[in-house]
Amino acid sequence: LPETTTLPPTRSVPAIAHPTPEDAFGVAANIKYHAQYTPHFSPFKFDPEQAFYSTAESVRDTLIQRWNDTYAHFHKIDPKQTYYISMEYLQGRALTNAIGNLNLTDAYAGALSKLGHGLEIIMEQERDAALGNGGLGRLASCFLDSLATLNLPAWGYGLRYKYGLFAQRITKKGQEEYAEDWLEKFSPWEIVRHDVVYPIRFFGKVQAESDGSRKWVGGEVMQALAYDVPIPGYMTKNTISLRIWEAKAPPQDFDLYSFNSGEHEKAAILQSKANQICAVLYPGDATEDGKLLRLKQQYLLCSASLQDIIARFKERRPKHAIKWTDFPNKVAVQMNDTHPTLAIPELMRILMDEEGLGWDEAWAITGSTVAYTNHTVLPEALEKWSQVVMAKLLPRHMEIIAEIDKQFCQMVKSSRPDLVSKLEQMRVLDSNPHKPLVRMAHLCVVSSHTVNGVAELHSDILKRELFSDFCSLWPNKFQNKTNGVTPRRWLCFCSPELSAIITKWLQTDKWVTNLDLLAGLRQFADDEQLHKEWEAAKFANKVRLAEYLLKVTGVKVDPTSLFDTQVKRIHEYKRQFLNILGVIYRYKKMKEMGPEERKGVVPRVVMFGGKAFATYAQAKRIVKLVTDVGSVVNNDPDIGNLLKVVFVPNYNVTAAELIIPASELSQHISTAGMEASGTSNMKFALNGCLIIGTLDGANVEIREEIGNQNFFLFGVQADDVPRCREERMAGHFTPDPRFEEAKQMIRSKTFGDFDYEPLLDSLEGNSGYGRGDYFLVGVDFPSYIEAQKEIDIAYKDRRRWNHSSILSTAGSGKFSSDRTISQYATDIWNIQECRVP
Ligand code: 4GP
Repeated sequence: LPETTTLPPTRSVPAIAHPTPEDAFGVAANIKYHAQYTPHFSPFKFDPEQAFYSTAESVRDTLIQRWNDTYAHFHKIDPKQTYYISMEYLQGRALTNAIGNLNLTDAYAGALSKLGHGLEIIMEQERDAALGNGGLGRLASCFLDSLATLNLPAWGYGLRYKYGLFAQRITKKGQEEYAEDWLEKFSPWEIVRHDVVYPIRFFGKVQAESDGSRKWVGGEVMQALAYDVPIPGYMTKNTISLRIWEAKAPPQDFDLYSFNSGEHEKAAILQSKANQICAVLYPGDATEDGKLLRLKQQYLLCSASLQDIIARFKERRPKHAIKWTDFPNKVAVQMNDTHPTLAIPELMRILMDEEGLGWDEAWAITGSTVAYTNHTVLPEALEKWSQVVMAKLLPRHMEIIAEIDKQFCQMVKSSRPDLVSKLEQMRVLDSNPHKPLVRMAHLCVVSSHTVNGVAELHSDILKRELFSDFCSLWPNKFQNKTNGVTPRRWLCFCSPELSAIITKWLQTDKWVTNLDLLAGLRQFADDEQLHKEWEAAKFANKVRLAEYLLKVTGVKVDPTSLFDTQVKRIHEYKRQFLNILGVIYRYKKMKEMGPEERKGVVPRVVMFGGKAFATYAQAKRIVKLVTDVGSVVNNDPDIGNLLKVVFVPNYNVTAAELIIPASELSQHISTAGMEASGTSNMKFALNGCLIIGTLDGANVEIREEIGNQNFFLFGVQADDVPRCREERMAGHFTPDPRFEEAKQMIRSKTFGDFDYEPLLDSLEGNSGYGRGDYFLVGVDFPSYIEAQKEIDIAYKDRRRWNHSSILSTAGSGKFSSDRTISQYATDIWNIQECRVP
């Protein structure tokens, strides 16, 4: 296409309420209307970028129509509604998904071609909405898709970070972070709600009123402004809201007097403070200011969302008919991890201090409304807030939390004397006199009606270990809800070729909303014709990915190689280190081979991707090691195409949509018991990619569903981990010589002279967390290498590999987020379908 295209002369028309798939002409006219009448650029140009924004505005017309209809319908029916509160959403691009869900992909492709553009190029103009960090955020986004698709009355709440987490660049130094300015040119998907603004107080003090009630007064009062992002369901009119909040200073707080006397910064000080709140996700919290900022974010999210939920509850009934005991019959609040824990004291505060309810009534309502999902057992991720910071920023909430703690202690003492010896560990407040803390997870467990883990193994660990005492107190409170992923984004739209083949062989496309139907592929798992088609679709995806890799890394890979991938946040427990040590060992062995022997080697492209948290030094060393190994291996003439090691920069949803459908092997190799679930494992399996993995998180269930022989298992099991760690620490461990060889390669500076000692040190039997090989890399190394050998053998046998690949997809039915969400709806939220007619 030429750089600049001008708009061809067609008729311009504004919104078509519900375009049909045949409406390419109408759609083209509507895109043109937006290019002319909602211009953000010169109306005389129609480059891909302009065309993207006009296309998005056109799709948005349809979304808004449906979103209004959905709101009106929910308002009329007044069903019980779920509110999903999450600090993170990893939405990715919206255009492909929206037109796919609306069944308008062909209409838009046709319309754009009339206007001189190809749909694919236009889609590539969109930036990922980067409001998340990892699995927890992407899960939230999959859940929204399923909630809308299942016509469930539900909404998401989040924050509108200006910069998200960070964008990653890979240089000679390893990972570098820079601000991810995803809103640089505005997002076409949001609707600013100037009519939805709530006050948010920070600091101040608590005042005792003459009637005995408590009132929080003074301090700073900011505002939360709502932005709505419509989320369309698949093939349904239902279009729900993701409501994200932005912090603002109240307009009257601009100090005109200071400004006119030349003190410009002072005049807008509250605005500048407000801007800090939603600047980034997970701002550094090493300083007290950093901690305050994180707590402000959490409180803003919870307070604005609850004020909004309560406003809606009131709006849907006449003033005289408000019965607060009815609240839990109309509202379910799901706290996605502990970040939204402040929803608990905030709901208590509003009910007591603003609505005048007594403690017992407010407590009963709160307890029947909120539920909590735990996503990790890693101690450093279980939030604990300083009581001092909490009391300073949120004095009334600290009082409420202390009262919850007190009543909990009384209850245990009176009803469960056997637990009294455990009480100090169970309490909400950790009253260590030097560093008094609030344990947010305990506050969640004590206050919620339901607590769930995200895979069977993880939920068992919660019950048996992390929350075992609570579980003995309230055995019925604990549930499992194995995670899932949306098959729309993660199969239909990211791999249309494979989807078409599935539809053809199953003779139905109903699997898109009933993923169990994929099991129907099992009967064809040995069909040669299917093998041919399957392999061709995978190959086309590999070619596409190879082009992308060349573009973003400069590394040329051969698409006939085995594509082996590990993409996820970089963390020691996820063991990218084990993977790269395996690669190093493979490289060494290949170097030792003669030319004849090398001919038998299965060529591999080993891909890594993921972000290391900016302050996590070990994780950054791992990134650096991967890139250093890549620089040597990829340029070694002895090796050629037999091995390539690529670090894909800035892994995000869009990159995942290219990588996952093209991968043939993916690595989910965490130390057993440490990965709560994993969700990319589900996406890979769904796309016919085989897994090498430990018995951890949802791997356990995936292996059960797809069959042991289609899963490359290795490593110690969760129950054996404590014993292995002890033995390792006590020096009762003889390292495998192959493990020593791999480490020695790094020490010998084969991959450059960067100081990898701190990383290598973590593998030795020293002491302390993260050392003494806490993650058991050395223990699992031999079985990992054996599993890799088995993979090489299996890959050479194309029939066997294709057979397993088809069975992977066929066995993935359970891992649809539609299944997960239906279970939440029935077992936790008690909500029913509310379909827009
Ligand atoms: C992640 C878990 O690490 C991952 O195993 C799980 O699949 C995902 O949540 C969704 O449940 N946890 C986080 C986090 O992202 O920040 O704790």
